[in-house]
Amino acid sequence: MKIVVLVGGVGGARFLLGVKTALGLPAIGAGDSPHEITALVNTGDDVWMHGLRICPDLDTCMYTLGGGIDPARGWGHAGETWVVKEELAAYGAEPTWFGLGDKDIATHLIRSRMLRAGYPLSAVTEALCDRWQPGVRLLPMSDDRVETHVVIDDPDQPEQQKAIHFQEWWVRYQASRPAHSIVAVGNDEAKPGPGVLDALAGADVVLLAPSNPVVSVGTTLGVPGVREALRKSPAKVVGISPIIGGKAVRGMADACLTAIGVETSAEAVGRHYGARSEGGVLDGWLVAPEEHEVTVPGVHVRAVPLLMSDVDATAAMVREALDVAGVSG
Ligand code: GDP
Ligand code: FO1
Ligand code: CA
Repeated sequence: MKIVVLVGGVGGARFLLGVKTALGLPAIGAGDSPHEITALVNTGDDVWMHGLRICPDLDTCMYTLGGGIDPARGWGHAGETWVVKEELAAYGAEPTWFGLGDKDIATHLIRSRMLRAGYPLSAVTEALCDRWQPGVRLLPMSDDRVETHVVIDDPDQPEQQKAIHFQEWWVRYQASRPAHSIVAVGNDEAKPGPGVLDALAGADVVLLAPSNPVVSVGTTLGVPGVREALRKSPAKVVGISPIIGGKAVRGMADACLTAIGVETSAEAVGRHYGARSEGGVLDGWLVAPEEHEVTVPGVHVRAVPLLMSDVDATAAMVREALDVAGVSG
């Protein structure tokens, strides 16, 4: 079976652990399997800092699936040290609000060197995955530079607005500054990465991980051609709600949904994605048991436990999604 999953970082990576388990693969690392899992990974969070290219969602997926993630933080390396960060701070080198760990920096050094030598991000990712063996094909949504920005009130100039990088809004301000709009700069001109459209065309099932609907899945769907390829795919498309009981399970997805005028509820997010039969992207939508009243016109809604408390619980959720799609692991 060929499964394609649209993912962001922490939520997407944890979901992929469950996809692997549901298909009989080891959660961590690679293994023999007749199945093929392809993840289309958001790259709108990517940023240049200190001359290094940082790809948070790609790295979170790679480290999580390869067994190197820091489990408490959900991003970056386990057993990290912070000597370089402290030295940079001693020089007063901005930004000081973003934590690059020493081990993580090795990844960014290799990536940046390869990008400067002319390799596309997809090739760089493949090279980095040679080491981590994530057991999932990690495809950047695009090789082109796309960077999500958030428009906020300018703290220095009354009545003025300014756009800041998504990382500054998310990490420095913890999404506390109200967002007037969220714009994936570069998305309009971006091309889908190599393999992205073919994966969608050849899939047996497509899953939308319970990732951030705006700045993770939404950004990937915003790459010209991706939404259309997904809508045309012969595969059924099933999404999993990241919203349970009117709240994002972790993180600040509610601030992103508010910025695009979507209520923070499983129903509103399902309706935002919309039915494939009505111009949207979904055939099925998994919501948590307490949301059994949810309706999304044209979409098969099923209520099942959606907490990714451990890999087995996540695998059970994936099996439900495959069942809604009419395929089985
Ligand atoms: P990020 O890129 O690191 O922000 O991660 P993603 O975009 O992949 O996923 C973030 C989303 O995952 C958040 O909006 C959470 O609501 C959602 N999430 C995290 N843990 C769970 C969980 O256990 N169950 C569900 N259904 N959603 C979750
Ligand atoms: N998140 C933080 O909250 N603080 C950090 O200092 C931070 C550093 C960081 C470095 C590399 C990386 O791959 C991810 C990092 N993240 C950090 C997580 C990440 O920037 C965000 O949570 C996302 O981009 C949202 O998905
Ligand atoms: Ca992300």
